[in-house]
Amino acid sequence: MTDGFAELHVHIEGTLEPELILALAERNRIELPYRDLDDLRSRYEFTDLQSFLDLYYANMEVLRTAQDFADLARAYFARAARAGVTHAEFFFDPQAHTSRGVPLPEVVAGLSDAVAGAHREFGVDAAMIASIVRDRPVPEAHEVFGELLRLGAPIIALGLDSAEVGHPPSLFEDVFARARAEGLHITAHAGEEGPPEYVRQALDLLGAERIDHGIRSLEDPELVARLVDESIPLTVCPFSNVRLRVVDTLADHPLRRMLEAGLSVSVHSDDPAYFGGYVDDNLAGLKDQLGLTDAERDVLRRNSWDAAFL
Ligand code: ES4
Ligand code: ZN
Repeated sequence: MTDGFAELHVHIEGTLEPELILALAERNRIELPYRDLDDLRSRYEFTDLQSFLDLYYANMEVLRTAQDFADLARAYFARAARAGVTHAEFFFDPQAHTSRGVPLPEVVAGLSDAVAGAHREFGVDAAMIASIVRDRPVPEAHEVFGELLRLGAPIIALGLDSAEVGHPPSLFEDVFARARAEGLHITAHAGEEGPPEYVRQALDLLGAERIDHGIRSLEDPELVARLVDESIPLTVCPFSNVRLRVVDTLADHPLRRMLEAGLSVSVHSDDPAYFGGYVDDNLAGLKDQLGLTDAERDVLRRNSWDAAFL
């Protein structure tokens, strides 16, 4: 089925809506440092990637059990279906949970349980991408990857995310080589806040088949030519770029320039609970602010399917 959109760049922990944060805090008897929903909502103002990551990791404190992860994923699939998403390859951050004492089997069991029912319950075909948290120690990435293999976690790919600048892809060459040897697909966040050089490293050193964000590639015409030539998909997240101040406003977003350059771009939601909306909201914003036409929207839709791993 290739109508609908393939959502390829969404972090499941970034779909944790404020209401669910409060509900899970109550269920798990966790004291949050917020007075109420409005107080929590007032924190959703970011100056850069790190300021967002601080809140994103703090809010994950409420995710403790397999049931919590399953509830999170099911809530996402329900919302994604309403956005017109019929296929979702979503990231999860194993180290964000193991590093605070949540056993990896709880995470994997909850998410994979939700994935198993996603088609029947929501009409969304779902698949999981484990993502390496690049600002944590390299040996930890190897440990967690080994544990995913031992658990037989149903992952289709390995990704790379979190704080980009100062944590280049080159650090993770060996763990991505292991993932390729296991037959996994490879994707990496690169060129979000980091330089074009990180995009090159993701391709050359990690074997990335697609690039998450990649918008700073535009600063390097030779790199753009290569990405066009090799048809490397870029999963672009306009609301994210605005909220994290990678671009000033949606009206200034380089999405159309990227399309015109011949890049294979598709539009995704990244952390929709934090950045103002899901894929449908991003597309509505682009229509409104950038004059995205129906024909352009259809190109983005088709690109999303061409870029899908499954
Ligand atoms: C992320 Cl917007 C973004 N960038 C990098 N890593 C992330 N993890 C979750 N959201
Ligand atoms: Zn992302």
